[in-house]
Amino acid sequence: MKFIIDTDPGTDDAVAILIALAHFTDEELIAITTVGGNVGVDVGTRNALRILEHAKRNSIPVYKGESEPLNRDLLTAEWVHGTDGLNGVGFPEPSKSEESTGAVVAEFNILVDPEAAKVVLSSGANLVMMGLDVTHQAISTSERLNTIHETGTTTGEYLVGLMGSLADLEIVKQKFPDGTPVHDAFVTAYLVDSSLTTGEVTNVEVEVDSELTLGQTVVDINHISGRNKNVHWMNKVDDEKLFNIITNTSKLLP
Ligand SMILES: [Ca+2]
Repeated sequence: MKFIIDTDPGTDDAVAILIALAHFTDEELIAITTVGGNVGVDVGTRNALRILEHAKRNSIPVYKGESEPLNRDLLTAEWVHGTDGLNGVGFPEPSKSEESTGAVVAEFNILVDPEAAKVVLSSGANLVMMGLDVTHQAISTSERLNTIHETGTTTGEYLVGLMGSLADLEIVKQKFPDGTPVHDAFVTAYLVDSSLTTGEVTNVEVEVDSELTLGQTVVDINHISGRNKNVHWMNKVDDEKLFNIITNTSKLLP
């Protein structure tokens, strides 16, 4: 398998990239492309380079993508990820820069750029979607963070820092008193073990016109729309499996 990670790092993105670096070679993970999202694209691109530097994998090229959505203003989330995008977790300075050519195609977070999401949903590509209804089922409890910490690696420290900093946010604590979901980690963990999540193939569309429900994805869970089944929509996760993969990531990297 060869793949590219398109990302806006981002704390949960950092967990996702580390999982990929631990489990796949440079021949498999052939590039990282970035996009504005959690933070601006310049900060996010630098973070991708910092993560590669830590893993001693800066042979993997990073291509900087779009700084703005297709036809809206960028919404970022520094209040979640910190102004550095990694909540102060101490990844090293990069010794390498991004490639001189940019990334062309990128999928923004759906609310930030619903038009781009619509292009992806109607592309005819094989799509697997893991929305919040599945990512909210796997929580970084303190017991799980301790297990990761006990691996004793710097990567383990970073993983605990990335997930712990999210769990400490007041808004997260109110909704998830036991820890935080780790949304983006699902994607690369699924590449490691596709039995991680289960779901069904159905139609998914995104709202691009309504002010009230802009960016809302509409999943045809009853299969009554008659529309094209364009997405493998995941709705269940084996949460122990996810955290085992994250713990192994810590063991496999410096
Ligand atoms: Ca992301």
